[in-house]
Amino acid sequence: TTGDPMRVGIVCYPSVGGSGILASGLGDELAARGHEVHFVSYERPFRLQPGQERVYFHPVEISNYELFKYPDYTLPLSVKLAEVADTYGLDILHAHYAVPHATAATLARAMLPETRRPAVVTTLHGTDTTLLGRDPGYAPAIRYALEASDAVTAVSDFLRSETHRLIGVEREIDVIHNFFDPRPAVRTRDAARQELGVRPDQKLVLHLSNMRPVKRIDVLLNALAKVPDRDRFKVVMVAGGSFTPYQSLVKKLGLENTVIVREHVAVVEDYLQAADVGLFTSDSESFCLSLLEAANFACPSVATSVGGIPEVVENEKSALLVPAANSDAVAAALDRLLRDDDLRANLGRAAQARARAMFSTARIVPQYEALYRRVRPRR
Ligand code: GMT
Repeated sequence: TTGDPMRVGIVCYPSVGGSGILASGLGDELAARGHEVHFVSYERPFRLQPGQERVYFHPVEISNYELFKYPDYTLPLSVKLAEVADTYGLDILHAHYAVPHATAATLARAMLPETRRPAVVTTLHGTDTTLLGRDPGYAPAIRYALEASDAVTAVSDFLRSETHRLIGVEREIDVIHNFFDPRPAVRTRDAARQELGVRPDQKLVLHLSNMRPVKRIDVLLNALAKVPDRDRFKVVMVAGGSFTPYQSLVKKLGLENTVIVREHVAVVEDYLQAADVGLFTSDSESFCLSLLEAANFACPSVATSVGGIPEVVENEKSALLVPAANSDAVAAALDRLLRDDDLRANLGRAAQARARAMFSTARIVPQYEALYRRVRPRR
């Protein structure tokens, strides 16, 4: 634990998704290091450890007024943030994902008397820049919230330069890469494989995401259909969103005996430890936390060489990277990895070593602490 504890408010999306997972992990870890952490969101973040000392959750309650055509979240969120910051004397308000969290945080700060104001830190996770940053209906509000934050971080070098390019902010942006702290699996590797119906002579390929269009599940499935000798492996799609829109393509491609879908998975570690290969086919990815999750379990991946992915793994050293939107290239790389036991073992070991050296809790969390200390108000 640290000798100089701070009071930190964290506002994040509570549901399945990289930004919420990262924010929950950061909060848990800050609390373990002696800081007091206050989460504010519309639900308790799903990956937050129960019963942790020094971790508090404050729900935002929304009244549904019939006079509004669209329900508003930003204003009640900002009021709750101001209330929590004032009541607990927060040093830092850390917004994960710019929209609408950074806006609500800067508004909350403005509502408080100067002597009670926390510093606002905004962490950009990806689509807040790459998708919404291109939208003229959002960009000026995002730009304002970033300029008004006391510090802004991005989860990769790629995302930092995209933010400068797309949003036109000139201020300094710190890169603090993501980290992932695996929890112990609940079942054994064999039990997880048995539940999926994977035979001992078969390999297990894993994809883990929210299944949004950017993940290019169509490319992934088309690639699977092009891999020869499909009885060699099965593919588990661990879905943080709904897989239903892709079921017809699974049928059309005749992949019913290859693809297994698991939605609402509580312990992803059970499947991560059971997998032989990770498969990620996104068109864009600011970091790809799932790739890091697989790497932590020494599971080598085939991934598209887009966005921040080449910062997480290196082609031919700790993963096989392929061009985006190219199912032939995905199929060839997957086939190569399934065939070559040594290659799998070597890439997997290298990915794990890199994950532990560069993206560990011990390396990343102190970077956030140092940033907090740099900007926190001197009272
Ligand atoms: O990937 C998503 O659609 C979810 C999104 C989120 O906000 O949770 O993920 C973004 O943040 C993650 C955590 O920093 C990154 O690992 C993902 O790469 C990033 N997604 C995209 O850039 C598409």
